Amino acid sequence: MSQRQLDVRGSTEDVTEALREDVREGLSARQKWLPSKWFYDARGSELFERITELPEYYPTRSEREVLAREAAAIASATSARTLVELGSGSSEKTRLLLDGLREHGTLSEFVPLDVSASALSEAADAIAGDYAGLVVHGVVGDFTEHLGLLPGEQPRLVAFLGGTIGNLAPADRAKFLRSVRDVLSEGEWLLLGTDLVKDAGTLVRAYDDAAGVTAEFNRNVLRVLNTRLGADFDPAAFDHVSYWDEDNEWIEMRLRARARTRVRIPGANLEVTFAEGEHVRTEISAKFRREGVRAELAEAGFELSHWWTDQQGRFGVSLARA
Ligand code: AVJ
Repeated sequence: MSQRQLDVRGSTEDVTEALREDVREGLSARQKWLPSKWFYDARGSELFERITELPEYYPTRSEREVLAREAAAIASATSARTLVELGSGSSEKTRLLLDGLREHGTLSEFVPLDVSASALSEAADAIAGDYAGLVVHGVVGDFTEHLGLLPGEQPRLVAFLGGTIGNLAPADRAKFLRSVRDVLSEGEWLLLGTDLVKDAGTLVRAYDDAAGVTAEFNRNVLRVLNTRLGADFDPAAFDHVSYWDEDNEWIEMRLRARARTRVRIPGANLEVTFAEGEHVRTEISAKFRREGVRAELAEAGFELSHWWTDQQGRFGVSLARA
């Protein structure tokens, strides 16, 4: 039997209040924007799962290739007793790491941290069922705010995969990496997945697939505002845009109003007008280079210990020591 525990940091009211504040700030800005974390309600999470299987969306497969190849090396470099995973903890990638650590003989605890209580408890159940003797201690929370004290025996390995760090603006990224470093002791570990800079066509297509799944994922944020704040967005009135910003080296997803539109958002006490062709930025997904990752890690107090990429050099995985 495995031990199970679920801690909740922050409440539903906190979440709605945070959404309200983000919407008020982002949609009254001159250049409208919304934080990408609001994509992920049940439908958004399901759409993202479908994205990971699209032929154009290579990051998931590239990262999996690295983890499958290097799981044993990660386990022997870290001898981690606890795997902490920021973001979804149900994936095949998590299992590659757990398997590596179990075979190495050091694994005792798994700590998945996710904003979605339902996704988290499902993931925790599935892992606990398959890994006899593993302590599974889930934490419901937002990794940019609720890192708090991390449970688990040391040394811990904090995995932040998928390239999700690219969704944070550079200043937020620095703050986040520093907050991870602050909850770790010297000699503990961070495993970080970063999508890499490559030709613009490949990048743009990864965020604008032929089947239109990413477009629906993008529009889902408007549905979230409709559901949670009583807004009256017509998602079909917005075009999906995938834009490569060459100066910042990030992909921007945008929603562009096809015609002049007025939207009421009672839950945020807000009315917003979109001019024809005006867009709201819904996501940045930064792309990295090895030297940049090393420098950002160093700035936060981590030393880059290993750097791996997939065969095609599309995606980078860093192992860094606190
Ligand atoms: C899960 C945040 C890493 O930025 O590539 C996929 C989300 N957005 N397609 C990414 C996403 C559009 C994804 N992350």
